[in-house]
Amino acid sequence: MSHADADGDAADTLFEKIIAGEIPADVVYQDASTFAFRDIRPQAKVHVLVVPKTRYRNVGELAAADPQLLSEVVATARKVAELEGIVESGYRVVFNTDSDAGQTVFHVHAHVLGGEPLGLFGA
Ligand code: DGP
Repeated sequence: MSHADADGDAADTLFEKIIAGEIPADVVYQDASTFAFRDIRPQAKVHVLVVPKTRYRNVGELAAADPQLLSEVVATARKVAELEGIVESGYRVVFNTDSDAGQTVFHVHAHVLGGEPLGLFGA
């Protein structure tokens, strides 16, 4: 099953296949517009990816096209932190954007990281 695709690109990414249930994933939460599942290569004790069900290439394109949906993605990141019990200890939300940041899947996704001290960027 193909999902809505805001950028007009017909080819599904890996994440549309995960949302559609065509590729198995450890689903943490979903609602009408967003979907959250555990990263297959965790970089912290808690490492969950949050995606909008509609595809945009990256966070900048999502922000420009549908700021309400971006807000829903961030709210789902917070919901995941609640479900994982890391609101009090703290967590990081990261949107890798294009090649220098190491983005490999071009369906915008927030990495929600926590469950242990994460260290400082650049340290
Ligand atoms: P990024 O590098 O920001 O584009 O992050 C893509 C993430 O997707 C990366 O941390 C690994 C994760 N990933 C890649 N393939 C799969 C998969 O098949 N299942 C799951 N759950 N995560 C995946």
